[in-house]
Amino acid sequence: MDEQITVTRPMMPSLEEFNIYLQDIWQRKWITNNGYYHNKLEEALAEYLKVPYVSLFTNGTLPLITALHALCITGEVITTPYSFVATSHSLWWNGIKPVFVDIDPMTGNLDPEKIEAAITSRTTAIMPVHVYGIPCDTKRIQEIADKYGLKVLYDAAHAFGVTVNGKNILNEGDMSTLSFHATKIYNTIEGGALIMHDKTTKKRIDSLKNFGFVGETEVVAPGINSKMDEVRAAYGLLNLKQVDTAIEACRQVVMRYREGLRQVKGIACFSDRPGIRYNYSYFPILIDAAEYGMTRDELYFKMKEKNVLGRRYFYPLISTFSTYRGLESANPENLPNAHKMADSVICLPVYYGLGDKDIERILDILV
Ligand code: T4K
Repeated sequence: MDEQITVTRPMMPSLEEFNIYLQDIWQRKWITNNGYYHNKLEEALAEYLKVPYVSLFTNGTLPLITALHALCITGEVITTPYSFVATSHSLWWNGIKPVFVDIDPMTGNLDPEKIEAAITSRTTAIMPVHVYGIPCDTKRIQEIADKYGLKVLYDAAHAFGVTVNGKNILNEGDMSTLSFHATKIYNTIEGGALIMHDKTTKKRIDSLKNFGFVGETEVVAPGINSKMDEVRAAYGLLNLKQVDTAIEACRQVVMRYREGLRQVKGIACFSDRPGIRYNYSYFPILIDAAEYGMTRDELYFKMKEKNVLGRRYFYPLISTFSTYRGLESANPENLPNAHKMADSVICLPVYYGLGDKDIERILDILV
């Protein structure tokens, strides 16, 4: 049996360099709660991402939960069913009702033209996802939000380093969140961040991720504990040095896939739009069973038999899970594009270090 190829593999810093940081942390004995490496990483990320303020978190789910709370979002929120389940779960944890709106089949993202019809007197926000790091139509979404006085919180878990006409998309909306999970293009093992535009919000978020403390004795809100520790922050600082190399490596993998699949009937890929810098951390392909001669699931299991573990991100749709399927907006008739994509997608392996031979092996299964 050939060696297993997984959908992704984490980029890790050199153990030698990491050891030097670890020795320093051991000496400092300050291992969490706004430590030296935590603060250094917040600054380094703000500079790298060209965003005003970054607040680090322990994962990519808690910044969603915290941002919804900080933005005083209540009632109903318009969101996409085509995402990882953490997107809707963050609403559930705040007692907010998700209202699912269908996606644009060209991008996989919330279709702005379908948002207005879903707005009610209880709607307070829109929560889109830049799925696979493909930018949402942020301009149109903001126009709708402004017209109805809604907040916009972007789940940008997949969109590390993505820019549109030179501007980082994390600058859009009221806030954006990132995930630094091991499976992401930039990882801190587990980790995440909230991106905000002003200092007052940054202070508020920093307090909320530390139980609501301001100073030693005052608690101003029912905060949570979601502080990134020093070990992961140090690991993150080292990984930041190589993230551009990783993005370029993934870009090359994606280019080889696109070239190899160009002539294959029944397999469609997303293409790059001008002016956008992608991070190429996912490579979803869409299978048209009639044309390809095999269903998505048949292909998925054929790959698995050959020890190539693609993933069906994002199948099943969030709206089909038991927590959400009873909602009116979860009716499949409301979400035809999302269902079609969820039923036809496979994400092929993409990571820094995926070799040419691996890519050939994967293409041989597909073509
Ligand atoms: N919003 C969106 C849009 C998201 O996609 C996510 C997370 C979030 C919010 C929440 O962010 P976090 O709270 O997770 O930071 C993974 C990740 O756990 C999850 O972070 C991610 N999205 C989601 C799309 O995928 P799984 O269950 O598919 O991962 P798993 O463990 O099966 O790993 C996939 C493959 O990666 C493995 O087959 C091998 C490789 N791998 C994985 C790990 C964990 C490694 O090589 N090493 C590792 O340490 O969920």
